[in-house]
Amino acid sequence: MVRLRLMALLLVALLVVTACGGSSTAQPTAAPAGGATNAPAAEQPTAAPAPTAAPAAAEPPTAAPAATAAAEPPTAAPAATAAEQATAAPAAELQVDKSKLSKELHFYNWTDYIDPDILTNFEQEYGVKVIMDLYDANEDMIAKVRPGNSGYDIVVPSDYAVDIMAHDKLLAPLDKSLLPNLSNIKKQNLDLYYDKGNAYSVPYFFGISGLAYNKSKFTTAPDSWASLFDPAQIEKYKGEVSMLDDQRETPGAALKYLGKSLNDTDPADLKQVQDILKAQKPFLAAYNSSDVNRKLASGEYVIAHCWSGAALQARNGLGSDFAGNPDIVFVMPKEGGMIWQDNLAILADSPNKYTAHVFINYLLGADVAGKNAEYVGYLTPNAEGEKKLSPEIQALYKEGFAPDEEMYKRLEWAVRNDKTTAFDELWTALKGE
Ligand code: SPD
Repeated sequence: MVRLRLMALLLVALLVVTACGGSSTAQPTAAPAGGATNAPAAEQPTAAPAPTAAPAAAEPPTAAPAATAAAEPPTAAPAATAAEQATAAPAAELQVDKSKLSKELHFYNWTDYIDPDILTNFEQEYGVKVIMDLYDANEDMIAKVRPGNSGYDIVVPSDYAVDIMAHDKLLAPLDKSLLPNLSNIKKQNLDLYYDKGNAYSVPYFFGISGLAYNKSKFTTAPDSWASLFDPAQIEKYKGEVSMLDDQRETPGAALKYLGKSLNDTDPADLKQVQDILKAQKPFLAAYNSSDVNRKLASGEYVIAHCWSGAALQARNGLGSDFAGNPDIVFVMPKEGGMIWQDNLAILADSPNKYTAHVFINYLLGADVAGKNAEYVGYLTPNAEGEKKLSPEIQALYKEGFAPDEEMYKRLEWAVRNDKTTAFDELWTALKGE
């Protein structure tokens, strides 16, 4: 009897060991103490998540954005290097099912941000008319689409604005199988802090924000935000100066002038920013993000807070729209400034999502991206497109219209977090004064 009991006990012990897999190291299925954030990697989608999945925007940046910017290699890389930076083998061509295309596509884009021939060519090739409206600030675009039924299919939010829009469920997850030309985009421009895995957005153009000025009007070349914020310096140019009409850019520039991060929301620092901007206001011709390129080119402005591509347009002209001015120079102030990336994204309520993917893939094509970058003067994240840029544009990049390694160290990305709504309040108060 005793022997029988012993044998039964031994049998049970053997069964228990077998059922546990005989391993004390492999315990992957148990929920760790940290909860959901430590879920096994395999359970986290790498491609576009299902609409109900928590958006990538909820994830915090993996590194401090300023450090990320500084760590990135120069963008105006020589063609050979650019080729190495492409993410994969040449893109397979998208097999477009024309029967699924809509007749029209509604594109809400920044002003002066596409070569108009591209829209004509797309219509000729696919029979889809792209109807484009324009905006000049992320916040204006978000306000327009937030209530829903805006009628737009595609928008072009900057980095932190992608984060806001994904977080607020305004964007549709992308179907990467419809975007084979995504492989033309450089790795360094993908998977950034504001949209991990590019679940909702793909890079369109990127650039930097600094000073554009007319060199014929300055005996000493400006190299500091003091040219715009020190009353003693700006007063000479009263009425011939503009700042970007942008609630992150302009307070961000003032924060840089103070030696702070452009994401700083400390109330005492923001009070100083408010005072600086208030003191600057009487000297400004305008807050201007819409035609600062034209006004610099015509000589109406002598110095302006400006996006690098708008400055390049002022220098080179823009297609048949306006002529350039060879005296326009762009400089990143020694205190540093903003780097940003604008992205193509499809609205959650777009009725034309298939056509929107086809158009985005078209814009990511090497020839189209190269032609577009040559026209708008902003920096293309498209490795294959970059190879097609003219020597003239590449020379301007080297002259300061694009960052080099040294400049990267002074650049910082704007982020969204719970405290950055402070910029809404600051801007509303300043503009209302
Ligand atoms: N004219 C097109 C300008 C696009 C600039 N977008 C950049 C916004 C960064 N804050």
